[in-house]
Amino acid sequence: MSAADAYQLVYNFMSLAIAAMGASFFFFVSVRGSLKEGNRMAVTLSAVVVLIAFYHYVRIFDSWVAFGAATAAGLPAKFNEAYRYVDWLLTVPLLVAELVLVLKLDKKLESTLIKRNVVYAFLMIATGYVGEMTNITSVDLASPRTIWGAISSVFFVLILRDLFGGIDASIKKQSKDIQGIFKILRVVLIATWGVYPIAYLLPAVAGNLGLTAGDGLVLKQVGYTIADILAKPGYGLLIWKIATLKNGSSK
Ligand code: RET
Repeated sequence: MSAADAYQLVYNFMSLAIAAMGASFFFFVSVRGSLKEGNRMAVTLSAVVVLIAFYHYVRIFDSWVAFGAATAAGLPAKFNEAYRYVDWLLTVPLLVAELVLVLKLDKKLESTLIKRNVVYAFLMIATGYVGEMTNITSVDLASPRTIWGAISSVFFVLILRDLFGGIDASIKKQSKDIQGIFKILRVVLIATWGVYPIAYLLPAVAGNLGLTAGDGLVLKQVGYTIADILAKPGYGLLIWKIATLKNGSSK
């Protein structure tokens, strides 16, 4: 892929993300009113998540445009990756809270799960950021980038363990419809959240895959962006579906 094509591919995905976040914000705000009060909070959080992401994608897009212009002019340029990490720092805890809230578990379990996973999410993103900021100079597995990525992955596994194992007993008490959609939600969660660590690794392993380092960076941006669209508006739609099912049942 030529550098110009690669640049435009990332540009187009970032632009799509702005549209997806903005449109889903209006959607979540407009549907939340038709839910019973006790089912609304999770959908409200979806709206908050996509609004935060809308703002960050506007900044991300700006940073990409500035990066492109500076590179074209031969000036030193750097895309600002911090917007993504600040966005995740705010949105991942909210996404975890949504999932727990929509289930309406018993209050004690709900509060333990939310508190513990907010801490895990914070540590996952913060340690990942340290790794992201180190230069990718080699594919050496013992590079600081890989080591920080591995530390971050430990917290990722702890979150997944809670969201899968920690609430299993409560899921079995839900209606069949809700159990079914919840299973889909978990697959979506694993499939989309799993893209982030893979995208993170791509620049470092590009060489081993027969790609250039530049291709690796482009794929990382595209990967993070697609994952964000699925993990925020996409996931929010499933949460809304669960909330509407709960609306019609007594549980
Ligand atoms: C990092 C660093 C490398 C190791 C791991 C990571 C995981 C990131 C995840 C991010 C999820 C973000 C979401 C955002 C949506 O709003 C930080 C890339 C495991 C799981 C869901």
